[in-house]
Amino acid sequence: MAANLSAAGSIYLYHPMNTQRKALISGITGQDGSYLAEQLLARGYEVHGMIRRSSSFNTSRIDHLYNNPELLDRRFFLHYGDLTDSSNLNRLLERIGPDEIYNLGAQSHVKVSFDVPEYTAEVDGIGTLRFLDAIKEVGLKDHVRFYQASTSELYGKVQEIPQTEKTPFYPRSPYGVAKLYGYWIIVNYRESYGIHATNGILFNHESPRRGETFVTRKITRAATRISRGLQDCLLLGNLDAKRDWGYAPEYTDGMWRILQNDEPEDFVLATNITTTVRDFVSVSFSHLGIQLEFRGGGVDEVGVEVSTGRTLVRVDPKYFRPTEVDLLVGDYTKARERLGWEPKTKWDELARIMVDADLALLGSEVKSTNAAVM
Ligand code: NAP
Ligand code: F7E
Repeated sequence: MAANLSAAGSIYLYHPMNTQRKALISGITGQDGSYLAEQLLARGYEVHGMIRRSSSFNTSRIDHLYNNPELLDRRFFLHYGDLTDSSNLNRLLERIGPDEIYNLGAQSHVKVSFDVPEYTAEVDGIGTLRFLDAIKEVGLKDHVRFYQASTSELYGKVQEIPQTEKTPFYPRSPYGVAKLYGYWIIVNYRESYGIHATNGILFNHESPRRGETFVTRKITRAATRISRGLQDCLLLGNLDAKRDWGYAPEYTDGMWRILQNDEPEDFVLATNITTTVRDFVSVSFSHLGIQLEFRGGGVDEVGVEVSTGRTLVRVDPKYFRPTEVDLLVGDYTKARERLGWEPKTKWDELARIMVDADLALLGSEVKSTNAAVM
């Protein structure tokens, strides 16, 4: 293996005597990347993360690892990189010689993908191909295991309820279509070149580290701010959308289990429970002692505080998507039977965990609207 690697002089050079497993994570600064990095470090891995150059700080979710002198540049390494840059991917693979690659990097916001469709395809679709080709190029194809962050958005306009590994895909956004390319290029490189490459088809998973423009975090953040008088109202789009929401750290554990399976196969990770955005709103406010009643319908629907008559939730059509995914609910039977993976946290407990975390963050916040939140 070492003969295939040419990064002479690099401190990351792969050596056959080195038995510590090495993982490379793209998207390490994201929600999932940060949990996965912690879990792999706890399992004794040497962890390498790809980060993007940014004009503002983008490492808040991994600063606790970066600032740990026991880890930094000993078992935890960060490298500049980008999924749009093939030469960079080749170089990283040559230098690191990873045993496992987790491709979590993506333009991951579905609504934003309608505004930047070409970029989304470049990163989420062709970016996956670039990674797979780099594996071939540097001679790692018989050694490395590759995890692809596939998504329930592939099911889109669902053809079956619940959705399994065998349900046909019908994506409904440029994001979903880009990920469809990623899904199939994984299957193709697995079948063509024998690469241990797998798709985790993960349904929505959330946490206190969820980006603030995704609906669950937008809700828990607004509910806590409203409860403390820092915000007047929460503006949302489609309240009827139904999602299968699980707890992110349990899903990153599932990613690792998928790669430990000797046969490269694709797996659904989900909770098998589906809930409306409206119900997630109600439970989040209720945890703060605010009981809401929803009145009216369509764009005129409002969420009213029962005890005061105040309108705390409104619909704003600017959050609607050109095409919507109405209902997702996943069947994780294969993951349970083959990987021993099961979700533990139900969506209402997840909402309470997120509300409690957002309450704890409130100290330094000042009053504002949520106008810029997608
Ligand atoms: P996230 O919080 O949005 O994180 C995305 C990560 O990708 C960030 O680290 C981001 O870097 C990085 N990234 C963006 N563009 C990149 C590029 N051009 N090159 C390299 N890295 C880039 O997403 P997440 O929720 O953790 O999701 C992780 C992965 O799972 C994504 O691929 C997502 O599409 C997929 N997924 C997520 C869910 C879910 O419910 N969370 C479900 C199914 C699949 P910056 O920090 O610099 O922006
Ligand atoms: O929307 C509705 C919205 O943006 C969920 C990504 O991680 O999971 C995520 O994609 C639902 C949609 O997540 C607002 O229309 C209503 O029906 O939180 P979201 P998503 O689109 O499901 C999948 C599995 C991924 O792979 C993606 O990477 O909520 N909704 N009102 C709203 N959504 C947002 N963002 N903002 C609203 O105001």
